[in-house]
Amino acid sequence: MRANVLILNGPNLNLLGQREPAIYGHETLADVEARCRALGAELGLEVTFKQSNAEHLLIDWIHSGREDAAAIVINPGALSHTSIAIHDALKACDCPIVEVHVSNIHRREDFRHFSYVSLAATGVIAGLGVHGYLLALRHVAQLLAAK
Ligand code: CA2
Repeated sequence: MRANVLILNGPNLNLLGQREPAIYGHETLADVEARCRALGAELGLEVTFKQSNAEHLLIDWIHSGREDAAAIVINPGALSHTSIAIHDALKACDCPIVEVHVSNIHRREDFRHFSYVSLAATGVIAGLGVHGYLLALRHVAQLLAAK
């Protein structure tokens, strides 16, 4: 059975590619999903890709991931900077967790510099555009192959 990688996206990421291209680029979330699915197939991974604007849904998906995800890749959007609840849900997971940000949050407003999620993540990728999702997938594929 192929290992399942759960890729979660938080608030406003459904707007990717539709506004603020100077910060977030031109690719839509559907483009990102297609690229992740194609790479996942190449790497022998099953990809579950989800987005919600609702914090509680993200938390429920993280809880389900405890049962069936070999790794979690998460772009929590602005909830990175505010959500102790997402931090706590991730802390309850034993699998590798990669936090991805399309933009370089450290070059932006002060309120984006801190992420509760980073405290629970195995690693963080920021500022590499949507390519960050693909790098995260390659990283977890390597980790899982080494297990
Ligand atoms: O850089 C990232 O990936 C972020 O997680 C994106 C979040 C932002 O709040 C984080 O600080 C960094 C925003 C999600 C995308 O929001 C959009 C808003 C307007 C147009 C396009 C996207």
